[in-house]
Amino acid sequence: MRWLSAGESHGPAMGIVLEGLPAGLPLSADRIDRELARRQQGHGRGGRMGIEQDRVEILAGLRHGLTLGSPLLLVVPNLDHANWAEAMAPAPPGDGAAAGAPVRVPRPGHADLPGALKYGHRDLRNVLERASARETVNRVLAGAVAVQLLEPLGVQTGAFVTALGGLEAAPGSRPSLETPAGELAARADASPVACLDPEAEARMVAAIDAAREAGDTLGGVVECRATGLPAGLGSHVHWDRRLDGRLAAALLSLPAVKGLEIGEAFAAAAQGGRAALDPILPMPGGRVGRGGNRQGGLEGGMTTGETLWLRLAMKPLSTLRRPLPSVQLDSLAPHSAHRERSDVCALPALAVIAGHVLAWEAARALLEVFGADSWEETRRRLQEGERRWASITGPEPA
Ligand code: EPS
Repeated sequence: MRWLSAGESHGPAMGIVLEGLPAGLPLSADRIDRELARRQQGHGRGGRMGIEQDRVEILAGLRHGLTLGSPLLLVVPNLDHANWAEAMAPAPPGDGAAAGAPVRVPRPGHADLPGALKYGHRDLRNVLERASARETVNRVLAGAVAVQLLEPLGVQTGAFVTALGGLEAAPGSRPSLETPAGELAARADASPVACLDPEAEARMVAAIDAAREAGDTLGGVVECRATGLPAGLGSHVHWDRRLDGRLAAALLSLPAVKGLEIGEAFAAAAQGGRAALDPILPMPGGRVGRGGNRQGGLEGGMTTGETLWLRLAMKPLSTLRRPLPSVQLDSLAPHSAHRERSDVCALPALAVIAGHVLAWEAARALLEVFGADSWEETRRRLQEGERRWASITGPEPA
């Protein structure tokens, strides 16, 4: 299963082609729209979210609510494009059309400068439009399809904010790893900063307001979880089949995400193995269980069957109302960096987006093990797979 995306932030639309789904999977456009709306929430967003009302147009691959097995074509129009119709027109500017002044002062932390050097763009807008975090609409499109595949199988994903601008949620507010991840996501949605600690939430909201006042931006940390995953997704046999590496690639490629920690990786780096690892224990029902989940539900690049959990570090956004020093590329004179309307903090949106990226990677890994051409056959294989414990536990068959 794979997808390719396209779309510039102020261009006509965002969209993906998604290929490899089984045929006969029920998909709902309303459900995709609900997920897109969740991504638009959160304290700290700029004026753009007042303009957009993201809604999917399903243009191929679905008939009467069921997948055909052919590629899905999903498109979300950019409503703000109406305000950029000339500056972002696909066609060459006609006589007298306003092509827009070129952006010539790169922002520290953004793709502006390396992107211009790489592609030879003199107008930095040719870089920043595609580097925009509006791209995460496409991640949610793919994730919202994956969610509809996972949910009937009892697999849920979700994420919540644990720290914002240096303010941390109280450790006691962290839900147990047994909490279904969808429940976490619903609780995070009820908070303006996707935080499950009401006391920290109030301080985080105030910090965003203060940063807005100061012309600054804020990042933070989100914890992402997937519950209900069977053991054995991903593989130890080759580096590019390891699910830890695949999740890292998918999640670290999100705009402004600079760090990822699986389970208690950084704490474990300072501990002995006896403290850091999760003992294996006999359980009733012919299975074995674990005395803890510090490894984040991943061992040897495979799911263990425990809750998969990891944390992401998001840097403060690079578009500052009080910009950092930069250079005007025409004159090479010192100049404060390019300013344009942007968000103060997009961490609550990251919680929603990361849950969708996790859903996509989980669904992809699941179909690699259990997938078939039809949804019916995929479900049958999954039920059979549940019997795998019996093949490795108990005495050797006579
Ligand atoms: C973004 C800048 C802002 C954000 C945008 C990401 O857009 P604009 O410049 O139009 O105000 O709102 O995020 C989205 C549009 C979105 O849908 O998440 C940036 O520079 O990355």
